[in-house]
Amino acid sequence: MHTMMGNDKSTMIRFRLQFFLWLGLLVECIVKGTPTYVVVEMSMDWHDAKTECESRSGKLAEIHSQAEQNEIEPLLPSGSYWIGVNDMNDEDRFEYATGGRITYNNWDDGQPNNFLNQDCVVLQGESGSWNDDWCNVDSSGAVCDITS
Ligand SMILES: [Ca+2]
Ligand SMILES: [Ca+2]
Repeated sequence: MHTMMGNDKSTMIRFRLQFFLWLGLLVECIVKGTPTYVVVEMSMDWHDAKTECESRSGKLAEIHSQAEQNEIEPLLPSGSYWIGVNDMNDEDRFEYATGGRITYNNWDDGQPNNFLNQDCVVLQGESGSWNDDWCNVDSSGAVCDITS
């Protein structure tokens, strides 16, 4: 009797898991093609953040316009979140991680200040404003763009 109940229970759980898997696939199909930003709350430096987004078949978010900035801001918890912008190659020439000079910015007052050589950009959760920070220091997480 106990065994039977156990089996029923695990069948039910398997069924539910399958259901959510299919639901996930369905949602993925529907949102395909539209920008999909995901905030990953995980303490990591810029390089790990880049790897994390890539492991989700995406990339660090590269903000090109006020519209994209507006889309991300409401998703941000408090803290600092890496985006795909840096001036590693050429000081004070900020570029997207996948190439090209930035076409938009939302720098906080007094930023970027390159304080003790800051080269990677975070979005600040409270305001959505940008700040350059040290690439090898852990932030609160990252904003990934997993647009297919
Ligand atoms: Ca810099
Ligand atoms: Ca700074």
